[in-house]
Order: sequence, then C-alpha cells, then structure tokens
Amino acid sequence: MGYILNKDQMDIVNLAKDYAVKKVMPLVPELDNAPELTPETEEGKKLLDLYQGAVDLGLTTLEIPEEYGGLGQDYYTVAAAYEELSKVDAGFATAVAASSLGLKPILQHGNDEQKKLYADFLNGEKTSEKAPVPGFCAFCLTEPDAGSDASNSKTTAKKVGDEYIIDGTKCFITNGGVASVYTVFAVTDKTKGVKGISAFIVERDREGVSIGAEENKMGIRLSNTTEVIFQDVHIPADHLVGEEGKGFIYAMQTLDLARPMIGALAVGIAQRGIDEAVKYAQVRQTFGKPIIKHEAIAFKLADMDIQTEVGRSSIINFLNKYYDERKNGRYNYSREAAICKCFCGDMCVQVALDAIQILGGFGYSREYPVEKLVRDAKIMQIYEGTNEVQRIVISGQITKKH
Ligand code: COS
Repeated sequence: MGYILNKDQMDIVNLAKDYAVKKVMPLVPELDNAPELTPETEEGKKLLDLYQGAVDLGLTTLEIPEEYGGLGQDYYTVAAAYEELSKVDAGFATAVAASSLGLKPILQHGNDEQKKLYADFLNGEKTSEKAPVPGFCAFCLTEPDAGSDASNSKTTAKKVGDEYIIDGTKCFITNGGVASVYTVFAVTDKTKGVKGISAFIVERDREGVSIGAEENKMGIRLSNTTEVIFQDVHIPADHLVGEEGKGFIYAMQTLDLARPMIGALAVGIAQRGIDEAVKYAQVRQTFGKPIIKHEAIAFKLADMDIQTEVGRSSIINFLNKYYDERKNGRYNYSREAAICKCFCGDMCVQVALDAIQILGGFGYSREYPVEKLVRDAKIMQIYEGTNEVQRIVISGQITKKH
C-alpha cells in the first residue's frame, strides 16, 4: 500500500479491513444476488446488521473530530480504510463514504451545535424513528433536472418567520432510505442563480419527508439509492448551514474533498482485481506452466499494478495539496481532486476488465468474484460527478492558469 501510516493509523485501517473480511465478505454473494434489499426482506435485514456493525465500530465517524465524539482520523487513514472496505465490497464502502459526503459540509461550514447534532446522529446516539438503522446520513444535491448541471436545482427553501419550508424531490440519493439525517441543497433566492442556493440539515423524522422506490442498480448493490421527497417540510431557521446563498460553493468544496475518497474506492476495486487475477494465474496451467509465467499475463498484471499504484498516488498527491491549502485557509484543490477521481474511475474499470480477461471464461461467470468488480467499477465513472464533469473542472483550471 502506498500510504505511509503510523501504528495508530494502521490500527484503524485494520479495524475496517477485519470487519470487511470477517463480517461483510461472507455475505457478499448472497446480498449482491438478492433481487431486492429493502428492510422487509431477509437479505435486507442482514445488510442492515452489517451497517449497524459499521456504526458500532465507528466507521461512520472516522473523520469527525474527537471533541464531537468521532474517531478524529485524517484523510490518509480514511482513504486507506475505504480501500480495504472496497476491496471486499464497493457497495458497502459506498454506503460508508456517502454518509461521510453528507457530513462534510457540516464539518466544513456548520457551527458547533450542528456538528454535535450530526456527530450524534452518526454515532447512533441520536436516531430517527423512521430510519431502519441508526448512524447514516445522506447528501441531497442531485435532482431529475440537476445532475451534472448541479446549479439547476428546483428544490426550494422558503423562509417564513423563524423557519424554512422545503419543497422538492432529490434523486439517486445514496443512503436515501437508510439515513437518519440529510444535508439538503435548496434554492432560497431564484433570482440569484448559483448564489441563491443554500444548504440545510433536515432530520428524517420531519413531517413531509418521504422516500421513493429503491433503484435496482447494476452494481454496488449493497448500497441503498432512492429518491428523497420533501413536501412542505418545516425546519428551524438554525438548520441553515453557514450562510444563505453559499450552498452551491459548499457543495463544490465538499465534492472536491469527497471525490478523491471515491478514488480510494476505485483503487480498492482495482486491487481486488489484481489479487484475484494473481491468485488464479498462479494455479491455472496452460502449455505446461502456470499462466503467470506467460509474458502476456505477467505483463498485463504488471500494467494493472502500475495503474493501481498511480491511482493510489493520485489520492496521496491530492491529500498533500489539500492539507497544505487548508493550513493556509484556502480551498484550492479542485484540479487535483478531479484528476484523482477521473483517473481512478477510468483505471478501475479497465483493471477489472483485465482481471476478467485473465480468468477467461471463469472471470465471466458469476461464480467468481471478478465480474462483480466490473459492475461495481462502472459507477466510479459516474457518481460524485461524472468523469466528463471532472474533465470540465480540469480544463477550466488549466484555462484559468494560462
Ligand atoms: N470550490 C469553490 N467554489 C466553486 C467551485 C469549487 N470547487 N466550483 C465552482 N465554484 C464557484 C465558482 O467560482 C462560481 O462562483 P463565482 O461566480 O463567484 O466565480 C460558482 O461556484 C459557479 O461556478 P461554475 O460557473 O463553474 O458552475 P457551473 O454551474 O458551471 O458548474 C460544474 C460547474 C459542472 C463543475 C458543477 O456543476 C459540478 O460539479 N457538477 C457535478 C455535480 C456532481 O458532482 N453531482 C454528483 C452528485 S453528488 S453525489
């Protein structure tokens, strides 16, 4: 692993790894193949137990400072822990990482009470009666007409007295059906474009919050993705995060930090592809020797390793820039974040495909774990900003620089 971590950091990474290998891995084939994972189904209940275990270990509070009851970890440790989770199942890792996506705007721009409120929800100390499991939150930005074009939000938040009233529908929300609390982006002044969007904390239990049907996804099936509908939802004015009109910028700053964490998930998928392919290539014989002794396979494995390690390095490169910028009170790391997310997303799809190629017909069979890696990998080029959006960000930064 390219990260240079001390013993305390490694203890956290190993905590995630042990849980993923011992508890999650045995259930992955059954849950990945289940037609649905709603809380009412037997498989859905098993998944919720896995989520509960992650909360009990603190995996949903890794980056929350200790003063608020979290584990107070840096993002090098978080990324390495996510890689371990994703090596076992990228859907499960997505659930944990998406919760952390909802948390980030609060950690970056929320006040003390808001941070405490969120930490209590993610510790499982505070819960929502409607949520099927404590400890998760969700980031509600995407709408049917506001995906890549995130500033085209139609959800509104109207200030009335000492409340805001939220109306609108968010879609493709990871953890939509399991979260106890949401970070919601809504238009407070439609005359101001991106400067008229604000961020809010909305508890799941608020009247008027409801969940749409769960998406039936190609991969990352151990994560829950739903619509979240807000109908005349009243929240106290103190649930506004930071300043009115700054929501879009907060969302972008959040994504700048979260996208490299998706890079870590992608690296986990790629590393699993290498591990499975090497294991197979050492025992599978053709022309009188294990296929790993054939240059065609050995060089393919070497290329897979090069790509994966460069992906990991792009996360480390991002984090070096991130910590340097934050030390100086700046947020200028969009380019490094987009490069990392884009490279790792594209890379993991190719590495997963290469793993199938090495396993041949067995790789294509659902009996072996590598076909799932391709299904899981594809989303890495799509969510948290498509790789086309990452290229918009990168080209915009190049233009600005020159
Ligand atoms: N950090 C801080 N501010 C940022 C920023 C960032 N990373 N990105 C944009 N801004 C600011 C800009 O500086 C601009 O402010 P000024 O007018 O004061 O200069 C404002 O936000 C609008 O920026 P821009 O004009 O670039 O916004 P666009 O509407 O053109 O959107 C993209 C740009 C496409 C990059 C953005 O909409 C995006 O990231 N879309 C994908 C959203 C996404 O990832 N969705 C996934 C769902 S969440 S899982």
